[in-house]
Amino acid sequence: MGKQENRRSQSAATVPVALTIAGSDSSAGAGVQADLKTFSALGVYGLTAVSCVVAEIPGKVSRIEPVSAALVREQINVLAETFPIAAIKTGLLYSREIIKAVARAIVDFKRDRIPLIVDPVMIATSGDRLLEPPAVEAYETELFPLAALITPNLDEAAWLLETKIKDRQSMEKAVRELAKKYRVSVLLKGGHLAGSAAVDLLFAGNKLTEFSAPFVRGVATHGTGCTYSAAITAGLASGLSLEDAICRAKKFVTQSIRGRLRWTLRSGKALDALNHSP
Ligand code: PXL
Repeated sequence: MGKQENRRSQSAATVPVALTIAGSDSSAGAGVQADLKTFSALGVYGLTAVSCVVAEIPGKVSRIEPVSAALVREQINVLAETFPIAAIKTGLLYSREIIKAVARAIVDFKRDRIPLIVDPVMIATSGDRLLEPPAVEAYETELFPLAALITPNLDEAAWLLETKIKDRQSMEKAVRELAKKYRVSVLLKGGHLAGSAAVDLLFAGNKLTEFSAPFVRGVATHGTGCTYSAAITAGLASGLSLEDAICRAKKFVTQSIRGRLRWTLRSGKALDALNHSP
């Protein structure tokens, strides 16, 4: 091997690899597209297993169709047999069948205890339902038990606990209840609560930790959840502790919102998107 080739293969070997199992967002602010851009920005090589294809623009889901469960599983299998995957995240998984196939595939190759981040995507920021209702139970029984961290937002947490979360106090109660109910570390994202700060609560190892950032107002937030969990996954793939990975990911999301991209359309309306290379 020549000197140059040798150097190249050495630097390639140091790039961590992460896998996202999620849906495709045609507008590229959320889903596997957001995950890949986030992985790249944080120095991680991203792999994808696509679960469904969503035809959408920010604020409007037009059509959504699943990939077959067998094809989702095969994407994971071929990648797991080949790449040194250091962390995995799941995003939108669409149906009970797909969640089960993903859980089985992960059980098959998690021999090395690769951390799994489960972002239980149920509803888009636009309010459109993205997950079939019977799939919630599959999350609870099949996927949460395999996770190192789950990252629900307030709506998802409220759905899982069949309760309402309307302030900081009920948020704290909810994060503890979720961790106890599913025996897993939980990052409850409070971004949707009105206030001057976007506060998230982590309950892990019987310890509560708060992550706070200034709330950026009047800005499209399509894809922030995907970006956040992808950034956490990138951190874990790079060897950061869970707390450090969350802390860095929170900063990354805030920067992506602050540095948002904007196009002025012919109608005069402005179209905003997250900036994944802030
Ligand atoms: O932001 C939630 C989300 C996740 N994944 C995909 C999506 C969306 C939102 O629309 O399309 C693929």
